Amino acid sequence: MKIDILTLFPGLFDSPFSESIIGKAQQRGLLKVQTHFLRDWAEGKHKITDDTPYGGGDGMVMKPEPIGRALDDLRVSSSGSPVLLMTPQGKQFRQEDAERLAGHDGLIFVCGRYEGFDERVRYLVDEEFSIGDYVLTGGEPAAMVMIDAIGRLLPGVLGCDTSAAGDSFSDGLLEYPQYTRPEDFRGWPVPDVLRSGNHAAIARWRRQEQLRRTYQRRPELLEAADLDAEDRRMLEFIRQEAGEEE
Ligand code: JQB
Repeated sequence: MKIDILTLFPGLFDSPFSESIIGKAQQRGLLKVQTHFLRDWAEGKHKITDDTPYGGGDGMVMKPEPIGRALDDLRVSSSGSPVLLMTPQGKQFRQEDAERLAGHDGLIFVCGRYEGFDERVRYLVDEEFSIGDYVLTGGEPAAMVMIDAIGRLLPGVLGCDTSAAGDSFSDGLLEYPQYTRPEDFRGWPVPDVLRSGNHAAIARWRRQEQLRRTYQRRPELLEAADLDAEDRRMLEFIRQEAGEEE
């Protein structure tokens, strides 16, 4: 996959993408990330990319022309890649978006700064994404988050093919608790069942803990989760257990 990033701060991406698994994926040729300096498409001696808002108000807004010219060029050099705008007004980025976007040969990320974009920038892009309901100083950290989530889904990027399949959200539930050595850490033991060698009992316990955690922490996920009769029976038990404590 080829990823193009349009930004006023290309240097921000250097260390995240050289140190991480995404960096290794680049070395192995599975992924190519290329940053593009938006000021290269700005005009005049000062190469200005922002301006004051019509109608007044505080702060500055990204001008549309430099972004327009940059995307005219990038749509040629990376033809077929959808253009994604990072913005707090975008639709919330989810695992299902990561899975869908991982199927493209290329993606073009547009990162802004200041107080956002001239409204007409939206007419130039294919999709608008936000990573969550908080305000960042710019789109760069959001693009890094999306590229990390998408990159790890590309074939061969993770060590083992099955590691992405067992993730939180891959079946709509939170993950089960994990333990490693030591057997006792500060008086907190590893659950006996995990040391029993009984693989059927371990699988049952893990599923029950997945359901319990999701019920306790993210109950809204249970509505969309794909549950069989055994899951529903366990969930009924978990609900009763919780009800009896009140
Ligand atoms: C400028 C951004 C995010 C891009 C995502 C997320 O947009 C603004 N509006 C008001 C004040 C400040 C800004 C800053 N800003 C470009 C830009 C914020 C993305 C952003 C984002 N994706 N939070 N913030 N989840």
